[in-house]
Amino acid sequence: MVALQQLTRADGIDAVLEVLDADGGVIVRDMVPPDTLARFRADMEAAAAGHRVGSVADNELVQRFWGRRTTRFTRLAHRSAAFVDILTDPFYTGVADQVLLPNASDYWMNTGQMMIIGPGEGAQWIHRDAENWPTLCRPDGFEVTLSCMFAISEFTAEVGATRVVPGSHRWDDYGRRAQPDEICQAVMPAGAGMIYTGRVLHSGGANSTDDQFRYGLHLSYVLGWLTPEEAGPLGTAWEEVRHLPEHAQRLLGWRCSGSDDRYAARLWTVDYEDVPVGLDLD
Ligand SMILES: O=C(O)CCC(=O)C(=O)O
Ligand SMILES: [Fe+2]
Repeated sequence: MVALQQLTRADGIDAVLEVLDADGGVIVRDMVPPDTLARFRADMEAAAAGHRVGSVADNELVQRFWGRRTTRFTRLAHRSAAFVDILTDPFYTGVADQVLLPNASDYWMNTGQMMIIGPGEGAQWIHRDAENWPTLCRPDGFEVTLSCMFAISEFTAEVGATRVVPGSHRWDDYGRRAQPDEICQAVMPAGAGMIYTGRVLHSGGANSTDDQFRYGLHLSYVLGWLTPEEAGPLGTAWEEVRHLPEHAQRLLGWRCSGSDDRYAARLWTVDYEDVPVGLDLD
C-alpha cells in the first residue's frame, strides 16, 4: 500500500524538502496553529453559507473539474484576516523559497482557494497542478508551483481527502495514467497540511458521506513571471492590504516583482513604478 509520509513542523524545513523530493507530497500534521484554524474556519463557514455550489462556467470540463457538489471561492484575504497568517507562514514560505526561488527572483500567490466537497461528490480527475502552464509541465521541466492542501476540517477517506500518487512527479512519461494501487489519500486531522509539488499527480477525493462537508484550503505559490490562477489584487482591495507587510502585499499582487542582483527587470508595475507608488496609494 502506498502512503504519504507524515512529519511535524519540529522536523524542520529540510526534512519536508527531502520527502517532497522523493514522494512529491508530504503531510505536516501541525501546519496551522489551533487559534488560527478556529478563526479561519469560522470565517470560511460564514463565507460558504449562501455561496453557490458548483460552477456557472459555460464549459463542461470546468464544471467537472470544479465538482458539481463542490463549493469553491477565493478572495480569502478579503474574507478572512486569519488567511493572511497562513499565507505568510514562515514555515510554508520557507519551503516555497527552496522549491521556487532557484527558478525566479520571487514568487507570488497562485491562489488561495476554498474547496468544500459536499456529500455525494465524485472523485475529481487526477492531474498535475503545473498543467496550468502546459509547456512547462513535463518530466524534464522544473518547479513552477508549490501547493498545500490544508485540512480545515478533518480529512477522512470517506469525506474526500485528496488523492495523491506519490513519486509521480519523477515519472519519465507524464502521459501515463496512475494505477489504483499507486493512489493513496491524504487522510489527516484538521490543522494538518499536505504540501505537494505542481508535478505530482493528485485529485479531490469522492465524498461518500450523507451529510459531511470537507473543508479544504488550497494555497499555492507560483513563479513571479507566470500568470497566477487567481487575479489577486482584483479580489482584495488596497484598503484591505495597505496595513500588511510588503511581503504579504507582493504575494497578493499589490507590489511589483522584486528585481534581484542579476537583473533590473521588474514585472507587474504601474507607470513602471511599484504598484502603490504608480497609483499614488503609498
Ligand atoms: O480538493 C482536493 O482535494 C484537490 C483539488 C485539486 O487538486 C484542484 O482543484 O486542483
Ligand atoms: Fe489540483
